[in-house]
Amino acid sequence: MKPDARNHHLDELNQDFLYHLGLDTNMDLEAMFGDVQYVCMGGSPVRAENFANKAAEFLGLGIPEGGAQPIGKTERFSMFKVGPVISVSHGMGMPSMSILLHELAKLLDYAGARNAKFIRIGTSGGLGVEPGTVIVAEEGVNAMLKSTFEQIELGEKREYPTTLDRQLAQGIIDSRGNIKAELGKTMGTDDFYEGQGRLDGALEPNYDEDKKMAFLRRAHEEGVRNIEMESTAFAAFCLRAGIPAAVVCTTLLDRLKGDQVTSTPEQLGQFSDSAQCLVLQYIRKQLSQATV
Ligand code: R2B
Ligand code: URA
Repeated sequence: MKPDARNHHLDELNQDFLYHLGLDTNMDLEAMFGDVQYVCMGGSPVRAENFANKAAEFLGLGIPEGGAQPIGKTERFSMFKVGPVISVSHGMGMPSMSILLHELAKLLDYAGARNAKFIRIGTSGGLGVEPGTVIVAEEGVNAMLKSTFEQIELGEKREYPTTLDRQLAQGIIDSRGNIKAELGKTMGTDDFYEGQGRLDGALEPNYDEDKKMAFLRRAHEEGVRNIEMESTAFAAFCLRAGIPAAVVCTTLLDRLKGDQVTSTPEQLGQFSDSAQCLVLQYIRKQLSQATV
């Protein structure tokens, strides 16, 4: 986090309880987290654990006996650390992820790990791309296709830009090897069903197939290649904090062809593996360049 983004009110606290992580500033956070360079996050706790074990193997750190173990409490988020990499789950949607981002950014600031990059590795619905393609976001756009994240603070609406780090995105794309990956805009919504224009939610929608397709085609024409539920809040937070950030999401289906996720568990596993491997290939390259 850049120093001028840091909340000066924190200086008034004797002790800061990072309540949802189950950590606080009376712990030796510097010893625990001072060497962190990459924070990788995704929705699911299972994927966070898998990624931690995969990172340990991929980066030659050796898998700890019994696999990576969570740090802090696991009621809300599951956080693992292997070498310089944190792997943590953020739940579904922007409110859940936003809580994690505040506590993680404070944690790393207290630990003195002030140059860490944040990478969201997630799932999404593709737009005009073959399922399994990984989209590395150029920027986040909201459900109105605007490059902003809107937050209500004390009864007032505020808009924050959702620009992402282009150099980091390009670096990740350049590490793709034979993984199918491309750059594109990522649309972040507040719902999986009507918020993403699906016609398979529980309630009778206020739109029909033609209206849905017209919107999805317009989004595609404007450069959107995938739709998920966190990118705009993630991009806006990291930009305000001065944290280099990337959103790397696999696509589970092509929304120009349908709404239902019909892939088998094996296919879904492969899809999410691709996004994780792409990020690990990038991190491995960066760490090896740093040690030359
Ligand atoms: C992608 O997948 C989840 C919904 O299925 C949500 O967290 C997202 O962004
Ligand atoms: N996650 C989403 O948010 N949307 C999809 O279509 C698939 C995964």
